[in-house]
Amino acid sequence: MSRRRSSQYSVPREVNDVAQGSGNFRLAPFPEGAPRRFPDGTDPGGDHQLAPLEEAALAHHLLTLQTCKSALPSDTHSLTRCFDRALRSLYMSFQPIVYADGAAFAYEALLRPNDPVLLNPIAMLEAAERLERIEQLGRIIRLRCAEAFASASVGDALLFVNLHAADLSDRTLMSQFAPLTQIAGRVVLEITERTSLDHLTDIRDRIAELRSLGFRIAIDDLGAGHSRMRMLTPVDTDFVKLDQSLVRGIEKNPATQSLVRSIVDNCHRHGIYVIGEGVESTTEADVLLEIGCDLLQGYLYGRPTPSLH
Ligand code: G
Ligand code: MN
Repeated sequence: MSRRRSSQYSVPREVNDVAQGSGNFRLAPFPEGAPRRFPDGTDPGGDHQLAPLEEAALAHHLLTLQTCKSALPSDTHSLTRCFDRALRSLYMSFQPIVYADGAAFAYEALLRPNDPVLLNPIAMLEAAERLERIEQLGRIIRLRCAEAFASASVGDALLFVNLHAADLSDRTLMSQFAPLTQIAGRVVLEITERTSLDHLTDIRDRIAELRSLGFRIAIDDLGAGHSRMRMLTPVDTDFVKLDQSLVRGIEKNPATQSLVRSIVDNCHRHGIYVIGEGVESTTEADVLLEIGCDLLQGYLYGRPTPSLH
């Protein structure tokens, strides 16, 4: 991976499948240390094992993804009680995003409810949406992230924080006094491609405001909805995260390889770093790196763990 600086890049206007970003990228150089290839099958070092409770919770999370909708209490009173309880017990897990050699470039903060009814992040977010309390949840998540990062010794590593579309309408996100804003220069805000941002007509202004506070931006889950691929990024973006569906078994799928290659080429032309998400095997990692993917994330390199290290 070559080290790229923002000033080298401007957005060619003729590219119409990448939205008309300003091209004013403000990527800091990556932390020192030339990336080395991740040695096949070897552990990149560090404690990447899950605590037993966390592992069980994650397995449960995956199992219940399909059914969580029907598992939520239907009456508002019960749902409110569950949500209040879940808010008090939720915690954040952190998963490394690594260079080709397995060294941590950043950590993604992942919401982990610890509640007998709201079992997984999807259920928690759905409850928050139904109760119109997404903003409250987002504020707690961002506070927890800021607290965890303040007490962690992670060197130059950055922190990736997921945003819900509704968070972009929350003025506290933009507040210069908000806890996360205090470390904005170390934070990348992830905006998912899964949900529509169409209703946010002033999203570019919001993003510009976040950038002016020092945050960097990532488009999450790119490729989750292929129909929207032509809008590769509707906002100024520093990172693009390939959806797991593009990564899973990529070595067996030439069509996905060429799609990912064109995404990577496009992103690199615009100074955008590409992160492969959900990497579980060394073969997936090898193909992604050969294609030019800059950074990797997935169980192969580390499961989410409650401690940030
Ligand atoms: O939408 P987003 O990309 O933020 O979601 C990340 C989710 O993917 C987390 O819940 C995390 O636990 C999960 N995840 C991370 N790495 C892997 C992986 O290698 N395989 C699978 N199946 N899931 C993963
Ligand atoms: Mn994410």
